[in-house]
Amino acid sequence: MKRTFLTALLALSLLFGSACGAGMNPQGDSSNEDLTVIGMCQVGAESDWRVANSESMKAVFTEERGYRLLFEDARQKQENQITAIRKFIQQQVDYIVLMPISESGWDSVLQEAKEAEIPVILVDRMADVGDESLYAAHIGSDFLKEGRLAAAWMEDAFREAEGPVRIIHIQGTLGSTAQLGRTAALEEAVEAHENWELLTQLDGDFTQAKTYEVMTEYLSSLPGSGDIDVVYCENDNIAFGALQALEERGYACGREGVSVITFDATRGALAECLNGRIALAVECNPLLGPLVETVIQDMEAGRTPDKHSYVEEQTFTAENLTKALIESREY
Ligand code: GZL
Ligand code: ZN
Repeated sequence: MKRTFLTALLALSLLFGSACGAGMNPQGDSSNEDLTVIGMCQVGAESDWRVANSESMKAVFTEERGYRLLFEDARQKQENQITAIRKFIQQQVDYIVLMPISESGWDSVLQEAKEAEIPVILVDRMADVGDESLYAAHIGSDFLKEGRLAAAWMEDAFREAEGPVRIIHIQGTLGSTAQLGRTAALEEAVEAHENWELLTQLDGDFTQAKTYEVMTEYLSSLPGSGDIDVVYCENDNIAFGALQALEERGYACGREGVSVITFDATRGALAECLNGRIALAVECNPLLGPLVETVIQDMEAGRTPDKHSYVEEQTFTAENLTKALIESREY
Protein backbone atom coordinates (compact mmCIF):
# COMPACT_ATOMS: atom_id res chain seq x y z
CA MET A 1 0.00 0.00 0.00
CA LYS A 2 2.93 2.31 0.72
CA ARG A 3 3.90 2.32 -2.96
CA THR A 4 0.48 3.18 -4.47
CA PHE A 5 -0.44 5.31 -1.48
CA LEU A 6 2.54 7.58 -2.08
CA THR A 7 1.77 7.92 -5.79
CA ALA A 8 -1.87 8.75 -5.03
CA LEU A 9 -0.75 11.14 -2.33
CA LEU A 10 1.60 12.93 -4.69
CA ALA A 11 -1.09 13.22 -7.38
CA LEU A 12 -3.64 14.53 -4.87
CA SER A 13 -1.23 17.05 -3.33
CA LEU A 14 -0.37 18.34 -6.81
CA LEU A 15 -4.08 18.50 -7.62
CA PHE A 16 -5.15 20.19 -4.40
CA GLY A 17 -1.93 22.15 -3.97
CA SER A 18 -1.49 23.37 -0.41
CA ALA A 19 -5.04 22.29 0.58
CA CYS A 20 -3.62 18.90 1.59
CA GLY A 21 -0.19 20.23 2.51
CA ALA A 22 2.97 18.16 2.24
CA GLY A 23 2.68 14.60 3.65
CA MET A 24 -1.05 14.85 4.26
CA ASN A 25 -3.50 12.42 2.66
CA PRO A 26 -6.93 13.46 1.32
CA GLN A 27 -8.48 12.72 4.71
CA GLY A 28 -6.02 15.29 6.10
CA ASP A 29 -4.36 12.59 8.15
CA SER A 30 -0.58 12.43 7.97
CA SER A 31 -0.18 9.16 9.87
CA ASN A 32 -0.90 6.67 7.06
CA GLU A 33 1.79 6.89 4.47
CA ASP A 34 4.59 5.13 6.37
CA LEU A 35 2.58 2.21 7.78
CA THR A 36 3.44 -1.32 6.67
CA VAL A 37 0.15 -2.71 5.38
CA ILE A 38 -0.55 -6.33 6.25
CA GLY A 39 -3.41 -8.39 4.82
CA MET A 40 -4.09 -11.12 7.39
CA CYS A 41 -6.32 -14.08 6.55
CA GLN A 42 -7.36 -16.02 9.67
CA VAL A 43 -9.08 -19.46 9.62
CA GLY A 44 -11.98 -18.42 11.84
CA ALA A 45 -12.80 -18.38 15.56
CA GLU A 46 -13.47 -22.12 15.92
CA SER A 47 -11.44 -22.64 19.09
CA ASP A 48 -9.96 -20.96 22.14
CA TRP A 49 -6.57 -21.48 20.55
CA ARG A 50 -7.64 -19.60 17.42
CA VAL A 51 -8.98 -16.66 19.44
CA ALA A 52 -5.66 -16.42 21.31
CA ASN A 53 -3.78 -16.61 18.01
CA SER A 54 -5.80 -13.71 16.55
CA GLU A 55 -5.33 -11.65 19.72
CA SER A 56 -1.58 -12.21 19.53
CA MET A 57 -1.53 -10.85 15.98
CA LYS A 58 -3.73 -7.84 16.72
CA ALA A 59 -1.57 -6.93 19.74
CA VAL A 60 1.55 -6.76 17.56
CA PHE A 61 0.31 -5.23 14.32
CA THR A 62 -1.03 -1.89 15.57
CA GLU A 63 -0.79 1.58 14.01
CA GLU A 64 1.21 2.80 17.00
CA ARG A 65 3.76 0.12 16.14
CA GLY A 66 3.83 1.13 12.45
CA TYR A 67 1.34 -1.25 10.85
CA ARG A 68 -2.04 -1.07 9.13
CA LEU A 69 -3.63 -4.51 9.76
CA LEU A 70 -6.39 -5.61 7.35
CA PHE A 71 -7.83 -8.66 9.21
CA GLU A 72 -10.18 -11.11 7.50
CA ASP A 73 -11.89 -13.99 9.39
CA ALA A 74 -12.69 -16.75 6.85
CA ARG A 75 -15.25 -18.46 9.08
CA GLN A 76 -13.48 -21.82 8.43
CA LYS A 77 -14.03 -21.78 4.67
CA GLN A 78 -11.11 -22.00 2.25
CA GLU A 79 -13.04 -20.12 -0.44
CA ASN A 80 -13.35 -17.15 1.93
CA GLN A 81 -9.59 -17.25 2.46
CA ILE A 82 -8.95 -17.25 -1.29
CA THR A 83 -11.36 -14.32 -1.79
CA ALA A 84 -9.62 -12.37 0.98
CA ILE A 85 -6.18 -12.95 -0.57
CA ARG A 86 -7.45 -11.68 -3.93
CA LYS A 87 -8.80 -8.59 -2.15
CA PHE A 88 -5.43 -7.99 -0.49
CA ILE A 89 -3.75 -8.23 -3.91
CA GLN A 90 -6.19 -5.61 -5.27
CA GLN A 91 -5.40 -3.40 -2.32
CA GLN A 92 -1.68 -3.91 -3.00
CA VAL A 93 -0.84 -4.67 0.64
CA ASP A 94 2.84 -4.96 1.58
CA TYR A 95 2.55 -8.49 3.05
CA ILE A 96 -0.03 -11.27 3.12
CA VAL A 97 -0.18 -13.40 6.29
CA LEU A 98 -2.17 -16.60 5.78
CA MET A 99 -3.21 -19.23 8.33
CA PRO A 100 -4.19 -21.90 5.77
CA ILE A 101 -7.25 -23.84 6.91
CA SER A 102 -6.07 -26.93 5.00
CA GLU A 103 -2.86 -27.89 3.19
CA SER A 104 -4.17 -28.20 -0.36
CA GLY A 105 -5.67 -25.77 -2.89
CA TRP A 106 -3.32 -22.78 -2.62
CA ASP A 107 -1.05 -22.90 -5.70
CA SER A 108 -3.00 -20.60 -8.03
CA VAL A 109 -3.91 -17.84 -5.57
CA LEU A 110 -0.38 -17.78 -4.14
CA GLN A 111 0.92 -17.59 -7.73
CA GLU A 112 -1.25 -14.46 -8.17
CA ALA A 113 0.31 -12.95 -5.02
CA LYS A 114 3.78 -13.78 -6.36
CA GLU A 115 3.00 -12.06 -9.68
CA ALA A 116 1.80 -9.02 -7.72
CA GLU A 117 5.16 -9.16 -5.87
CA ILE A 118 3.48 -9.43 -2.47
CA PRO A 119 5.35 -11.74 -0.08
CA VAL A 120 3.21 -14.40 1.65
CA ILE A 121 3.95 -15.60 5.18
CA LEU A 122 2.30 -18.89 6.27
CA VAL A 123 1.40 -19.06 9.95
CA ASP A 124 0.33 -21.96 12.19
CA ARG A 125 -0.51 -24.58 9.54
CA MET A 126 1.23 -25.31 6.26
CA ALA A 127 0.17 -24.97 2.62
CA ASP A 128 1.27 -27.89 0.45
CA VAL A 129 2.44 -26.05 -2.69
CA GLY A 130 4.50 -27.39 -5.60
CA ASP A 131 6.71 -24.30 -5.69
CA GLU A 132 8.25 -23.31 -2.34
CA SER A 133 8.92 -19.80 -3.65
CA LEU A 134 5.16 -19.14 -3.36
CA TYR A 135 5.72 -18.29 0.29
CA ALA A 136 8.54 -16.37 1.95
CA ALA A 137 8.40 -18.11 5.34
CA HIS A 138 6.35 -20.46 7.52
CA ILE A 139 5.97 -20.13 11.29
CA GLY A 140 4.10 -22.79 13.20
CA SER A 141 4.15 -25.98 15.19
CA ASP A 142 5.61 -29.40 14.59
CA PHE A 143 2.32 -31.28 14.90
CA LEU A 144 3.87 -34.73 14.38
CA LYS A 145 6.16 -33.99 17.32
CA GLU A 146 3.17 -32.91 19.41
CA GLY A 147 1.42 -36.19 18.62
CA ARG A 148 4.55 -38.20 19.43
CA LEU A 149 4.70 -36.52 22.85
CA ALA A 150 1.16 -37.79 23.46
CA ALA A 151 2.01 -41.28 22.17
CA ALA A 152 5.04 -41.44 24.46
CA TRP A 153 2.82 -40.55 27.43
CA MET A 154 0.37 -43.30 26.40
CA GLU A 155 3.24 -45.82 26.13
CA ASP A 156 4.26 -44.95 29.69
CA ALA A 157 0.73 -44.89 31.10
CA PHE A 158 -0.23 -48.27 29.58
CA ARG A 159 3.13 -50.05 29.79
CA GLU A 160 1.77 -52.63 32.25
CA ALA A 161 -1.54 -53.13 30.41
CA GLU A 162 -2.04 -56.85 29.63
CA GLY A 163 -5.29 -56.54 27.72
CA PRO A 164 -6.17 -54.22 24.82
CA VAL A 165 -5.81 -50.43 25.14
CA ARG A 166 -9.04 -49.23 23.55
CA ILE A 167 -8.70 -45.79 21.92
CA ILE A 168 -11.27 -43.38 20.49
CA HIS A 169 -9.59 -40.89 18.11
CA ILE A 170 -11.37 -37.56 17.53
CA GLN A 171 -9.76 -35.58 14.72
CA GLY A 172 -9.52 -31.87 13.97
CA THR A 173 -10.41 -30.16 10.67
CA LEU A 174 -9.61 -32.84 8.10
CA GLY A 175 -6.71 -31.91 5.85
CA SER A 176 -5.30 -29.27 8.21
CA THR A 177 -1.64 -29.63 9.11
CA ALA A 178 -2.53 -29.92 12.80
CA GLN A 179 -4.88 -32.83 12.09
CA LEU A 180 -2.49 -34.56 9.69
CA GLY A 181 0.45 -34.45 12.13
CA ARG A 182 -1.43 -35.38 15.28
CA THR A 183 -3.24 -38.22 13.44
CA ALA A 184 -0.01 -39.59 11.91
CA ALA A 185 1.59 -39.80 15.34
CA LEU A 186 -1.30 -41.78 16.83
CA GLU A 187 -1.61 -44.08 13.84
CA GLU A 188 2.12 -44.93 13.87
CA ALA A 189 1.92 -45.63 17.63
CA VAL A 190 -1.14 -47.90 17.21
CA GLU A 191 0.83 -49.70 14.48
CA ALA A 192 3.74 -50.20 16.89
CA HIS A 193 1.68 -51.63 19.81
CA GLU A 194 -0.20 -54.80 18.97
CA ASN A 195 -2.45 -54.43 22.07
CA TRP A 196 -3.52 -50.86 21.20
CA GLU A 197 -6.94 -50.95 19.53
CA LEU A 198 -8.34 -47.99 17.59
CA LEU A 199 -12.12 -48.28 18.27
CA THR A 200 -13.11 -45.45 15.92
CA GLN A 201 -11.99 -42.19 14.29
CA LEU A 202 -14.50 -39.33 14.53
CA ASP A 203 -14.34 -35.87 12.87
CA GLY A 204 -14.64 -33.26 15.62
CA ASP A 205 -13.53 -30.39 13.29
CA PHE A 206 -11.75 -28.70 16.26
CA THR A 207 -15.07 -27.59 17.75
CA GLN A 208 -16.88 -28.58 20.96
CA ALA A 209 -20.33 -28.66 19.38
CA LYS A 210 -19.39 -30.99 16.51
CA THR A 211 -17.50 -33.28 18.88
CA TYR A 212 -20.36 -33.49 21.36
CA GLU A 213 -22.67 -34.47 18.49
CA VAL A 214 -20.46 -37.17 16.90
CA MET A 215 -19.27 -38.56 20.25
CA THR A 216 -22.80 -38.82 21.65
CA GLU A 217 -23.86 -40.63 18.49
CA TYR A 218 -20.90 -43.03 18.71
CA LEU A 219 -21.29 -43.77 22.43
CA SER A 220 -24.98 -44.55 21.97
CA SER A 221 -23.98 -47.17 19.38
CA LEU A 222 -21.84 -49.05 21.95
CA PRO A 223 -23.36 -52.10 23.70
CA GLY A 224 -23.82 -51.05 27.35
CA SER A 225 -21.06 -48.76 28.57
CA GLY A 226 -18.30 -50.18 26.37
CA ASP A 227 -14.75 -50.28 27.67
CA ILE A 228 -12.77 -47.20 26.65
CA ASP A 229 -9.25 -46.53 27.89
CA VAL A 230 -8.18 -43.41 25.93
CA VAL A 231 -9.92 -40.60 24.04
CA TYR A 232 -7.28 -38.83 21.88
CA CYS A 233 -8.69 -35.34 21.19
CA GLU A 234 -6.88 -33.24 18.59
CA ASN A 235 -7.61 -29.97 20.41
CA ASP A 236 -9.09 -28.64 23.67
CA ASN A 237 -12.52 -27.81 22.28
CA ILE A 238 -12.80 -31.40 21.05
CA ALA A 239 -11.82 -32.56 24.54
CA PHE A 240 -14.50 -30.39 26.16
CA GLY A 241 -17.15 -31.89 23.83
CA ALA A 242 -15.90 -35.43 24.47
CA LEU A 243 -15.88 -34.97 28.26
CA GLN A 244 -19.48 -33.71 28.15
CA ALA A 245 -20.65 -36.67 26.04
CA LEU A 246 -18.71 -39.26 28.08
CA GLU A 247 -19.92 -38.05 31.46
CA GLU A 248 -23.51 -37.74 30.27
CA ARG A 249 -23.33 -41.46 29.49
CA GLY A 250 -21.87 -42.35 32.85
CA TYR A 251 -18.19 -42.69 31.96
CA ALA A 252 -15.73 -41.54 34.63
CA CYS A 253 -12.91 -39.45 33.13
CA GLY A 254 -9.61 -39.38 34.99
CA ARG A 255 -7.17 -41.58 36.89
CA GLU A 256 -9.48 -44.59 37.42
CA GLY A 257 -11.50 -44.05 34.27
CA VAL A 258 -11.06 -42.85 30.70
CA SER A 259 -7.76 -41.08 29.93
CA VAL A 260 -8.61 -37.98 27.88
CA ILE A 261 -5.68 -36.52 25.94
CA THR A 262 -5.85 -33.04 24.42
CA PHE A 263 -3.77 -30.60 22.34
CA ASP A 264 -3.45 -26.81 22.69
CA ALA A 265 -3.30 -26.64 26.53
CA THR A 266 -5.31 -23.45 26.86
CA ARG A 267 -6.04 -22.34 30.44
CA GLY A 268 -9.45 -24.08 30.40
CA ALA A 269 -7.88 -27.41 29.51
CA LEU A 270 -5.06 -26.98 32.03
CA ALA A 271 -7.64 -26.46 34.78
CA GLU A 272 -9.28 -29.77 33.78
CA CYS A 273 -5.84 -31.37 33.80
CA LEU A 274 -5.12 -30.09 37.31
CA ASN A 275 -8.42 -31.48 38.58
CA GLY A 276 -7.75 -34.81 36.84
CA ARG A 277 -10.57 -34.92 34.27
CA ILE A 278 -7.99 -34.54 31.46
CA ALA A 279 -4.98 -36.87 31.74
CA LEU A 280 -2.55 -35.06 29.39
CA ALA A 281 -2.49 -31.65 27.70
CA VAL A 282 0.06 -31.14 24.90
CA GLU A 283 0.90 -27.47 24.45
CA CYS A 284 0.38 -25.79 21.10
CA ASN A 285 1.52 -22.20 21.27
CA PRO A 286 -0.82 -19.66 19.58
CA LEU A 287 1.25 -16.58 20.49
CA LEU A 288 2.85 -16.29 17.07
CA GLY A 289 2.46 -12.51 16.56
CA PRO A 290 6.01 -11.61 17.65
CA LEU A 291 7.52 -14.34 15.43
CA VAL A 292 5.59 -13.06 12.41
CA GLU A 293 6.80 -9.54 13.14
CA THR A 294 10.42 -10.76 13.22
CA VAL A 295 10.00 -12.25 9.75
CA ILE A 296 8.47 -9.01 8.44
CA GLN A 297 11.20 -6.88 9.99
CA ASP A 298 13.81 -9.17 8.45
CA MET A 299 12.26 -8.68 5.05
CA GLU A 300 11.84 -4.92 5.53
CA ALA A 301 15.58 -4.81 6.24
CA GLY A 302 16.32 -6.83 3.10
CA ARG A 303 17.29 -9.98 5.03
CA THR A 304 16.01 -13.43 3.94
CA PRO A 305 13.99 -14.97 6.79
CA ASP A 306 14.28 -18.64 7.81
CA LYS A 307 11.96 -20.64 5.57
CA HIS A 308 10.49 -22.56 8.53
CA SER A 309 10.47 -21.68 12.23
CA TYR A 310 8.80 -23.83 14.87
CA VAL A 311 7.67 -22.87 18.37
CA GLU A 312 8.87 -24.86 21.38
CA GLU A 313 6.08 -26.77 23.15
CA GLN A 314 5.75 -28.94 26.26
CA THR A 315 3.24 -31.29 27.92
CA PHE A 316 1.20 -30.90 31.09
CA THR A 317 -0.28 -33.40 33.57
CA ALA A 318 -1.63 -32.93 37.09
CA GLU A 319 1.91 -33.69 38.31
CA ASN A 320 3.54 -30.60 36.76
CA LEU A 321 0.67 -28.13 37.04
CA THR A 322 -0.22 -25.64 39.76
CA LYS A 323 -3.03 -23.09 39.99
CA ALA A 324 -0.44 -20.31 39.95
CA LEU A 325 1.21 -21.64 36.79
CA ILE A 326 -2.17 -21.80 35.03
CA GLU A 327 -3.02 -18.24 36.07
CA SER A 328 0.36 -17.02 34.84
CA ARG A 329 -0.20 -18.30 31.30
CA GLU A 330 -1.27 -15.85 28.60
CA TYR A 331 -4.00 -17.98 27.01
C1 GZL B 1 -2.86 -25.65 15.79
C2 GZL B 1 -4.06 -25.02 15.15
C3 GZL B 1 -5.29 -25.76 15.55
C4 GZL B 1 -5.49 -25.80 17.05
C5 GZL B 1 -6.97 -25.76 17.11
O1 GZL B 1 -1.72 -24.89 15.54
O2 GZL B 1 -3.97 -25.05 13.75
O3 GZL B 1 -6.42 -25.09 14.98
O4 GZL B 1 -4.93 -26.94 17.64
C6 GZL B 1 -7.29 -24.74 16.05
O5 GZL B 1 -7.48 -25.38 18.34
O6 GZL B 1 -8.60 -24.80 15.68
ZN1 ZN C 1 1.49 -26.49 18.14
